Amino acid sequence: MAFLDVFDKEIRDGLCRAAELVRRHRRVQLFSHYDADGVTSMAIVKIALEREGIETDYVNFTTLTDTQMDIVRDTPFECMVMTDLGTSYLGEIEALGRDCVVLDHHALPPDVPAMSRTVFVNPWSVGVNGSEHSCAATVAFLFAMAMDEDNFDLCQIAIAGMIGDYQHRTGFDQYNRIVVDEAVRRGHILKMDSICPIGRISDFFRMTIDPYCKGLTGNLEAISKALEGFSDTLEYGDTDLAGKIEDIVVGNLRGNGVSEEEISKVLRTRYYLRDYGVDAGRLSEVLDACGRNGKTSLALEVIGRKDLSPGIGVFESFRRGIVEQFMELEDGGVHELENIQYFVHHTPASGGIIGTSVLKFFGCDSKPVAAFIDMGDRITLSFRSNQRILDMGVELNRVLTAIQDRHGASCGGHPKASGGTLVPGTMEAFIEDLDAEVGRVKALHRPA
Ligand SMILES: [Mn+2]
Repeated sequence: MAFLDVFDKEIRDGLCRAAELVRRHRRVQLFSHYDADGVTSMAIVKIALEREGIETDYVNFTTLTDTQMDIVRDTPFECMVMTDLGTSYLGEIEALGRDCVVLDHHALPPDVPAMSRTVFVNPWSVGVNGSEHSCAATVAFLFAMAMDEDNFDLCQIAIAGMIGDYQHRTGFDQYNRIVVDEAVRRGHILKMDSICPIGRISDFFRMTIDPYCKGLTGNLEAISKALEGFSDTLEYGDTDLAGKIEDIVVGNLRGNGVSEEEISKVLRTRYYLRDYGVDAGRLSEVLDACGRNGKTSLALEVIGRKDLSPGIGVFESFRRGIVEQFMELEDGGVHELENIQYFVHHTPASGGIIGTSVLKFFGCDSKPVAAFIDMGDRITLSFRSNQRILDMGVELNRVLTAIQDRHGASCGGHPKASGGTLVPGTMEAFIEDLDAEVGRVKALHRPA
């Protein structure tokens, strides 16, 4: 029985047509997203093609809009494979008149156009939830298997993509689970329950932001005190030491007032990659940092050499910047109002990440967190909440759009994660209004 046999027929057929299509070409252009899932899905396709002597070139985008489509249109290659992108541009891609393969997991448009030169493979089209149970790296891995069953070792790259898209959070299921279970069965991946990845324990505490251990993360003195008498290396299979580290983390989180529900989510299964000698979560973080910092070539070097060293510097400095901001917030940097909490930070693009962790790990999970950053000509805002706050009737995007006009702001997003841009000098009034509006919505929602 072939590995792909257990997958939906429509997906299998698509993958086989995709493999046939690319085999007609000597050179293939790759386009992908710039995060962990984008980089891993692209790397899997790249390796699978190169193993068959097909040359590739690649470009990574932060997003796919008309601007990036112009670049796609200008590529001289007759064949292209798009990973982690493309679902929203199928009509335009088909209109290029080239041989295209789109391997994606983003939500389908209301009408998927008829296509003759584009092969489109997306788990949503067979009812598999692409946000939770199959990321682009999963689809790319299945494509590699359609090319050649000997590509199974690439499952180790795929799992780094799944973790990068947080699809491990609720436990792997459906397509992801089929891939991971088989990878464990064949010995490519070793599973172990542990909060700390296999490797240096002090490295984990220096850099952990999920969970963020207030008073411990990044604090070298506190770390060496907490780890007194321990070996600094967690080996695969040492469940005794893993349990002791778990006790330290859980004790820290309870001491900081973190909810038991949140604590239960930080207890996790670790996946150790045999060929790489590292934890899949750490590989994912390193690739993500390289990709987001425009260093895809380093990410590909990490993957190709099966060694983190080329990318570890980028990851460490990126992460250190975030950890330093958290540490600043520990000393009274988070301001709590009646209905919201807020802080002002200074690294672009990190507000959402920090806001989410503040909500989980700083002891107050009942008030949404607003993160502001002063960019000079404008102020950007990331606004984050959780299910508990949503259950109080507070939808962040609606709250923001309700008050934006009064401040000349421009906001949007989703119920639990939204954001916007403010005019300089309006932050104080905006915060006051935001706090009042969240209070108003909560009062309306409360049963009389
Ligand atoms: Mn993705």
